[in-house]
Amino acid sequence: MLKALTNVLQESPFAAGKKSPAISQDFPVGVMNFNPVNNKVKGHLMMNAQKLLTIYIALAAASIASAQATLGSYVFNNAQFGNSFTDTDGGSLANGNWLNTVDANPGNPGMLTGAHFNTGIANIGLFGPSPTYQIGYSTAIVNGAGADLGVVVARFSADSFDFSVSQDGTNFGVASTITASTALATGEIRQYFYGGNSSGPFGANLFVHLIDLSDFGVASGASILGTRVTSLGELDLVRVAGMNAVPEPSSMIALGLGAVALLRRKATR
Ligand SMILES: [Ca+2]
Ligand SMILES: [Ca+2]
Repeated sequence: MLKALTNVLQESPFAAGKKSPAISQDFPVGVMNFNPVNNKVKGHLMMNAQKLLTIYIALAAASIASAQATLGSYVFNNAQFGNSFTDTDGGSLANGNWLNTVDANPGNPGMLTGAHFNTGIANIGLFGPSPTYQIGYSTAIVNGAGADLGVVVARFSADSFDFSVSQDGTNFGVASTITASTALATGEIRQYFYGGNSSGPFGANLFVHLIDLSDFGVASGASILGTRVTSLGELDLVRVAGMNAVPEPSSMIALGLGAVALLRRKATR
């Protein structure tokens, strides 16, 4: 894409260091409108404008795609996958039970953050006192219409978990139990290596629990900066990520279309 853009810019009469043909020796002022070569310049201008617009729209579409991660039909906002996590056991369970699509401990915060579903922690409530996992978000998750975030779990087992949220990132509301029956199949499978077992990788179906912040005492339009998950069983936690829509750069595309219309009018006048 960058190469294509560079090529167009180099071809463009507006490219830096390139003298515009309109004021070069080939086109004396005053006969431009009737100069057949001038029409070639117009055509050149239009071609480049259209090329630029095509690239512009492709870049805009790519920027939306790169700002979202999908899991089956579920769409997550890449900016809302969390930036930090703390666990109440200081990482002792996580460091022995990490999940990763490559055979390496993803570490903290990589186990539960990052805009993908390739890492996680298995059996978060199985061994000893159940740790609580707290995830912090630099980009607040807003309570909009319907579901606002998803808790993604890998189904080696089916367990409920307790979930709570924080609007200031420090103080958490009352936890609610999310039952295993609310897990929705995403249709996606990942092959995870597991820190607790040297064999593998193991195929796991991924499920998502959709969370509406209205169910956790968050007003419509208000937002959260933290989430907490704890489980008494064998829950395999992959992500707790926001699903706020990524704004479409439609105004930017409109601007680009306007510029091309202007060029077209100038070129055909
Ligand atoms: Ca909501
Ligand atoms: Ca499990």
